[in-house]
Amino acid sequence: MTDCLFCKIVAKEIPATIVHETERTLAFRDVNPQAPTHVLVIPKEHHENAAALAAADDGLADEVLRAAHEVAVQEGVADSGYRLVFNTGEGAGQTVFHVHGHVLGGRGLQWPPG
Ligand code: D5M
Repeated sequence: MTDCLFCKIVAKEIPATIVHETERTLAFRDVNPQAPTHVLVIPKEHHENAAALAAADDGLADEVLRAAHEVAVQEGVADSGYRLVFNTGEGAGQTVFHVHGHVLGGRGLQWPPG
């Protein structure tokens, strides 16, 4: 999609600090980190949100989940615990409409989230 910020990161038209990459996924540091580890994991293919990604039903959602866990291991937060968040829809705080999982860790995380 031409006017999508994260598609532009995939295309390397916009810089990002990439920490993990597979053939179909990309992970990069969030520009506005909310925890010591705050990485966004996306499919390279454009899907608007988690529901659209799940509906694609071609194994890509599994690959995004696997990549998120690999990021957590790589960042050293897998054992202490991390949060994987997919804000889905404006009402939930989604601001970029290319599905992304937030991998958050490295500090205590409150529940319920705000
Ligand atoms: O999360 C969207 C997230 O995307 C938010 O935490 C900021 C982050 N963001 C926005 N622009 C960039 C760039 N250019 N690089 C890295 N991270 C970025 P949401 O769940 O949609 O609110």
